[in-house]
Parts: sequence; C-alpha cells; structure tokens
Amino acid sequence: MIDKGIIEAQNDALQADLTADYEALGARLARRGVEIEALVARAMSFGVAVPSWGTGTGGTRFARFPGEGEPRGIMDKLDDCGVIHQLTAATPKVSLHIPWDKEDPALLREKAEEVGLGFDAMNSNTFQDQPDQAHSYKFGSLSHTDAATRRQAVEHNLECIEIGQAIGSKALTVWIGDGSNFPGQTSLSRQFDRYLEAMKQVYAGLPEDWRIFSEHKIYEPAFYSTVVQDWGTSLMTAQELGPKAQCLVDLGHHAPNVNIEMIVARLIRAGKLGGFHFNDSKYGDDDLDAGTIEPFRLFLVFNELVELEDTSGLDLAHMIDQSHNVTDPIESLIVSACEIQRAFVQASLVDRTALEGFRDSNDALMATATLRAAFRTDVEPILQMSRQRAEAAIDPVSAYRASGWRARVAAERPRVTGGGGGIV
Ligand SMILES: [Mn+2]
Repeated sequence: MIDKGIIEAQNDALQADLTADYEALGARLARRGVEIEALVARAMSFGVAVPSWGTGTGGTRFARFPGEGEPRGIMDKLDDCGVIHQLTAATPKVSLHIPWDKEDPALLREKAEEVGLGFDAMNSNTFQDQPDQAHSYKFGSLSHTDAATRRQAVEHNLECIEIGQAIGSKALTVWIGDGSNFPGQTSLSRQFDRYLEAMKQVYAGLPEDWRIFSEHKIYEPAFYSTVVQDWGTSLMTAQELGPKAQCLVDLGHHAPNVNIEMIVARLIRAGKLGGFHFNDSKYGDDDLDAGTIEPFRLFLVFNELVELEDTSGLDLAHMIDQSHNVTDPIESLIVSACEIQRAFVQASLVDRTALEGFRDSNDALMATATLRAAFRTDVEPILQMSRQRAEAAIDPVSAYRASGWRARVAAERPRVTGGGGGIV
C-alpha cells in the first residue's frame, strides 16, 4: 500500500485551499438552505465497487497495448484495488470475475482483509472458452441448442456462487454474449426460452440471502440479435425467475441517445433495479471512463435514485465496468469513482420541494433550472473534505503519482505483451 506519510504531506499542502473553498461553498449552499455537513456525510457513505478486470489495460478487438506493472493475477489486482480505496475512500469492494480471478477463497479473503476490501457481486464468464472445458460457447452458452453446453454454463454459474459464498459475496451478475449474427440463424423465441430455463437452474442454486442480476446489452459479440438485448428482456427474466432476481444496468449497453434515467425509473417502479455497471460511451459500448462523455446523464441517473431512495427500498450494487486502453488503469478508476460520487452528491442537493412545486404548476423551465442548479454546483470541496476525513487523499491522482506506486510494482511485475485483441 501507499505510505501514509505521502498522503499526509500532500494533504497538508492542500489544507489551506480546501478550508477556504469549503467555507465558501458552505456559505453558498446555506443561502439555498442546504447544510454542507450533511452532504459530506452523504459523500462519505457512498461506495462503488471496482472491477478486478479494470486494473489491467483492456484493449479493443484490434489490439491491446499493455502498460507498465500490470497485475499478474488476482493478488496483484487486489493490491491495486486496495490503493484505489486507500486514496479515494470510495471503493470499499471489488467485483470478481470467474475464472479470471479463480484462487483459493481463503487466500482471497486473507488478501482482501490485508488491503481493507470486501467483495461485491461475482461475475460469471460463458462468453469465451477456457482451455479445459468440454463444450464450446462459440454458438452460445445458457441459450445454446445443445443441452450439455447449457448444463456446463449452468454449472459454471453455480461454481461462481460457491466461490462467492466462501468470500462473502451476496450476488451473481450474469451477462451472456449469446445471440446470432444472421437473420434466421436462431429462433429468437426458442433461444430465449432456453436461456430462461437455464437461468432458472442457476436461480435454484442461489443461497437465501443472495441476489442474481441479469445484465442486458444491445449488441456485441453477437451483431444481429442478442438474447438479453434490452431492459425489457432483462425485466422479463427477473420477473420470471423470482424475488431474488433483479436487473443490472450497464450504462454503455444501450443505443446512443437512449433515455437511461427513464429505464432506471421504470425498473425501480417494478422493484427490479439491482445495480449498475458505471462507464461512459460516445458511440457504442465504448467502456470509457464514467463521467467523461456525458456527466449530465450520469447526474440524471443519480437524480432518479436519490428522488426515490426513501420510498423504494433500494439496495443497489454500484460497480464500475470500464476498459482502460490509454491511461494507467488505477488513475482511471480513481477518477471514475470520484465522478460517480460527484454525481451522487450533486443529485443529493437538488431542491426537491421546489422541483415538485414546479412540476405541479407545469413550470418546465424552472423545473429543469432546478436540476441544472444542482448539476452546476462545484461540489469538489465536499468530495475533498470527505476524503480527508477518511484519511484518504484530497487530490488522489496527485498523491498516487507522488507515491511512485506504478514504478515500484513494475519492478516486480513483468510486462505481458499481448498481440491479439482483448477486451478484458
Ligand atoms: Mn457490464
């Protein structure tokens, strides 16, 4: 982990500026009837899970350009995740991916405790073949025409639950790449029937206090049809499976311009919103860093969550799911966690009483101005104060760079060159 002295020295140098900025923002918010300390408490209560796979350099279908000191395996990934949480105090959990992160659960627990982390939802993988598996997923997994292949995919998901139970996880996220590339290649209805039947077998293996999340994605790797392509299919799945099944919304898994905050509102209404994969997207499933392209959309998603949090009994698994191709993955994950936390805090300072009044009187201009007033508020001093109070870094990227972490681990972790593509 990073030497506490480095973080403290950095924080000391930034203290005077933070105090001044915090007081100024506090006075400004007080004029609007908002108590800044309550927002700091909200920020400190917020957590988003880091994906273990996000700590390595991702790639595209064309190539992967590995960086220095990439994690060699799950133990290195957990070290990197520990650093992200140490600096941000906003990422208390890690989401594992099986089989990439397969390891003795006792060792996983020990390592997680050492670096101060817990485990969020488990992720299964039936979108690629492993060297030792009997049946190929080339033409599908949980929805495959062959019963033995479907059974193998079910068994894999059950194994993910078993590993998850041993490390204290409470949920399984299922995303499949199943679909088709040609019209007529598959029966759209029977393929979905097979998927549901297989998912019911996975659901039957869920422990009492677990949830299963179905994650939809409009396209890729299948380019003509995808079995779980949209939130409607995901909702049908969750409703058919039962109360422990919910939907996971990956922000990048929609067509451009889709109103994601509306999908969020509908899933909350149905009692079926289970969690998120945060990222951002310009064209398709770009897996760009959260908040880099459409920060207002991220804010609007959180606006729905905050508006309904008191009345809907939400228990959400917030996770990041990104592919880092040109940045140090640790820096991208630090910045993304802070941007997600920022959207949450901004949504928390919306004047909801005023907003309801403007809605009731059909004052569209003032209603949207009320949201914009919250979105335009620079809440950075609130985020900085919440980090400082948690003994994290006021400026986490600067502290990370000052720590020399990447150079230090690069000396131990050899560069893994990959010639092929690799969205991982
Ligand atoms: Mn995802």
